[in-house]
Amino acid sequence: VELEAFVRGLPKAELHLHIEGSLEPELMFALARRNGVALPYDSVEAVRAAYAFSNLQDFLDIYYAGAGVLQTRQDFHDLAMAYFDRAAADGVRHAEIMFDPQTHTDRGVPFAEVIEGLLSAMAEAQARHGLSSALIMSFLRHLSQDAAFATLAMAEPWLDRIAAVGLDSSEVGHPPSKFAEVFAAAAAKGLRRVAHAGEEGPPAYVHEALDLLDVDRIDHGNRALEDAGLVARLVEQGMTLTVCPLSNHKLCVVGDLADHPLDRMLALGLKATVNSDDPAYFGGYVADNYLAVAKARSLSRADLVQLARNSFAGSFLPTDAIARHL
Ligand code: ES4
Ligand code: ZN
Repeated sequence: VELEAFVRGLPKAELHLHIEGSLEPELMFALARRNGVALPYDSVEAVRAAYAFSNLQDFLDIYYAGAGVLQTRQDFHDLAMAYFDRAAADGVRHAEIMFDPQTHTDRGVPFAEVIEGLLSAMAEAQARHGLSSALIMSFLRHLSQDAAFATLAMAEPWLDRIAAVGLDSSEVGHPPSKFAEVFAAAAAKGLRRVAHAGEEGPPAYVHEALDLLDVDRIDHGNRALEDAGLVARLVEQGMTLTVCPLSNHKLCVVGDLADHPLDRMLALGLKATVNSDDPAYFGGYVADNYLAVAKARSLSRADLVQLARNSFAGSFLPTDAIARHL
């Protein structure tokens, strides 16, 4: 079997996907027209040309601006449905999708419009593709912990539909410790916890995510490799890392995909997974991520199977459902 067919045919879970980061330029233009929003670009090609980033903040500035076209529950439904259709074609059987409520509520879009649009697409993905999904509500770490508490309060009527809270946006200068109390409050409400850590931030931020946020997964975690004691701790705990190869390359977390540490992570015994992060901005969906890193690092079929198994094992599916996927 050709590598591409093998990768697409491999049943997998996607655990690190920002739904706002799946907004393709074509849909951005369609929604801008539908909502009467002006865009600072005059073509889809001009938008794509703007996607040359030298770090996380370069990307975030463009990503938050693009999200401005999302206004109604139909917009969020259409956004998520486009993602689920592409994910299903990539062999994704289960997706845990992050959304950033503050990016929308701070522009006056009601929380209900955001989440109801996502939930209706999730139901349609289950019906159309047999693709199960879960929601991760992420707090923007460049904003205050009080703002995160306000977001958690807004989510109260939907808490039974939200699997976990997450922590994303500008990492350096906004350590996990800033959000210790709101993560404890989320845990007390029965929510799981994930956090971006060690993408641009130091290994100390990964230690903090474990110690102070009691996370179930680390998003990225690349810089944990700089700290042998931390690696031992992550291996010992069986902690899942949601690694995003094309993202790492586009945001210059790794200089060249040929230097990506994914296979080193597996060799160390880390529970690494492969994910797309912001596929519309980073040049590919999850199968493209598997393929790119498989080619760049000469991964074996056994490595690819291990990565896919890690994705189900590290998911928030109930244990009986995980067992059915493994
Ligand atoms: C993100 Cl790649 C990445 N890192 C941190 N926050 C984010 N939000 C969306 N994509
Ligand atoms: Zn991310």
